[in-house]
Amino acid sequence: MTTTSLHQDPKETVIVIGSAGVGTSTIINSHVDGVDATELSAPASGSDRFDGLNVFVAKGVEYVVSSGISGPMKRAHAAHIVCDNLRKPHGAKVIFVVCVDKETKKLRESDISLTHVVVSAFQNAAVEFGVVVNKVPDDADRSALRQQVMGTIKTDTCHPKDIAFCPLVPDLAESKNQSSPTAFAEVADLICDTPVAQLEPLDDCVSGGGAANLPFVNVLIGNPGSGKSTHINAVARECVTKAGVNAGAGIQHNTLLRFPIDGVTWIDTPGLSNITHWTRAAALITEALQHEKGHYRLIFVVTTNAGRLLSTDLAIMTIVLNAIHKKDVPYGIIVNKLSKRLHSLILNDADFCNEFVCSLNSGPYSTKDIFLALEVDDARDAEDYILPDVAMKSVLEFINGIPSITMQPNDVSAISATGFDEQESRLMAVVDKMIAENAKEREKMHKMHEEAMEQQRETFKRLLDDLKRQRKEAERQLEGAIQKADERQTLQKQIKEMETCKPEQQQQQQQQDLVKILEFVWEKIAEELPREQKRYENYQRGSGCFAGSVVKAATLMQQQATRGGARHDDAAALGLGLEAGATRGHSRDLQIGALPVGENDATGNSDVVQPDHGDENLC
Ligand SMILES: Nc1nc2c(ncn2[C@@H]2O[C@H](COP(=O)(O)OP(=O)(O)OP(=O)(O)O)[C@@H](O)[C@H]2O)c(=O)[nH]1
Ligand SMILES: [Mg+2]
Repeated sequence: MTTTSLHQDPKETVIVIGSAGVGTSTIINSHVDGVDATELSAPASGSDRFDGLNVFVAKGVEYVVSSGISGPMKRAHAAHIVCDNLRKPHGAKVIFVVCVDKETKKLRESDISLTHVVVSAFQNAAVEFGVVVNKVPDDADRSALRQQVMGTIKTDTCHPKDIAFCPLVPDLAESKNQSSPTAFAEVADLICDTPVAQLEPLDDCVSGGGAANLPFVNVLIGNPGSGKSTHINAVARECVTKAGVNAGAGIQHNTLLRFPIDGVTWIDTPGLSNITHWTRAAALITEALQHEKGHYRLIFVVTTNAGRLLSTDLAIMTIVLNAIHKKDVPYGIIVNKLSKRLHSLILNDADFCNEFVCSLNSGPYSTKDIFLALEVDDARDAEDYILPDVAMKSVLEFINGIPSITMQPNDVSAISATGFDEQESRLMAVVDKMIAENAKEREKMHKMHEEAMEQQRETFKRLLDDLKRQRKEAERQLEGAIQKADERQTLQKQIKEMETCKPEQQQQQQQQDLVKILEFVWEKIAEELPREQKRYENYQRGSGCFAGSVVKAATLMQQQATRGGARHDDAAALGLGLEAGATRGHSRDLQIGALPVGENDATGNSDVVQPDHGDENLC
């Protein structure tokens, strides 16, 4: 199979877009099976070369392969290529090639960024596209990858129709023609199932073939010293055009400078404001816009003075846009060298921001593409200063996001320098009027706001009073509930006590205790009796203390009663009370009875309480 000429009318167009190293060319080479990689002139896999486009026709299908894309400029370029193809009469199928990061097993960030740039260039058009996920390792989670594709590569109106997974083939890089039909088997189905998408043609001059091959031209226009050259140098990452301070008409007032950077031509134009040179400057800007048919982006670089825009900046925009005979010419504005204070005021004060944006759009044209560039301290009054990467990147992203317009020389008439000052004063009058109207409007809004706030305050107060009332009532109810709960608890306690303490049981227990005590006492008396008998005999003989034994018995009984729970009056009930003993016997016998039970007497009897020496003496 061989490639066919581009001039044969293809049945359909398939546009394939992939970042550097993603494998775009390898996949397409395999897909068109038999067509040699060199014939296709597609760059080999892994190359970070971006040659623009590889266009060929195979089996009646036109393939537009844009591979090796890296960096913001190339992504924007790729987005233009896709849009141009979608504006063809028969539209095109869009296939993104992304690949899996070996480490994370997720899609590579650079691939996702490319799809975002391209998809957002479709703006509000509904486009369904196909996604080839290449280099999928065996152990990668395909459903997670599918989710990532479906969830990240989309806008409100554009989304993937389907996905083809291609496995990671380790030895593919070494193979001669880098084609592997088995590895890329799903690609054919994907291409087949992807619907043809179409965008509205921009205008007559770009419809039809060839728009994709037009050059991309970014033109920077602005007052002398606004920072045009500094921005071009930033994009080039080197000093390609002289930048610095100049007291006259500007550094570059006599020439038009073109710089091809990453496939895009950047044009540095001279400042328009200086009266001595504006005729020359106007002619040079006309020349820049009429130079060739291409995709143009117009970037106006303006500055501020104490927060106010310069009338000349506004006049330049109107004069240049007046010269282009096309509808809705897109353009962007870089507001350069903004102080931190002004920058934050615009971003944070809605009124100020509104007024600022309205002033920028006070002429007959307007744009939403406005970039607020913070003043870079080191760049102030510097010569050939290269802006830091971070500043350059954000500006570049902004410029890439400005829609381009396809123009040919006769779309632009000579920019007129005459009437510049009338234009300027007319615009300033418009701005002044607008500012005055804005102030009135603000006053009105302020009043309305105050009224609304007052109403809100009253409503809040009412609500607060209601809440306070409700809270008091709730507290009162809570207190009542707590009191009831306490009462209930006390009642429950009392019931429990009544339940556990039954008088009959208690009485029975006491009687049992009493019987035990009596048994014990009689036992003791029986033990004591022979001895007492002896004592009695002694007593009969003149010294004795029968009463002492009675007191002992009473004491023992009292001790037992204390142990067994019987009360003192139980002993009294027996007629053996201490008092009785004490009354009948001797007071000294009482003290003897208080000795602890278990102390051994001289005879070794541990249960018998023995009299002390006094008693011994007594007995
Ligand atoms: N502080 C600050 N200075 C800047 C910035 N951008 C540019 N400048 C300085 O402004 C001066 C003029 O910048 P240029 O880039 O030469 O301006 P120009 O628009 O090309 O001027 P002409 O060629 O004369 O029309 C230089 O000294 C720059 O260093 C910025 O963001 N911050
Ligand atoms: Mg310059």
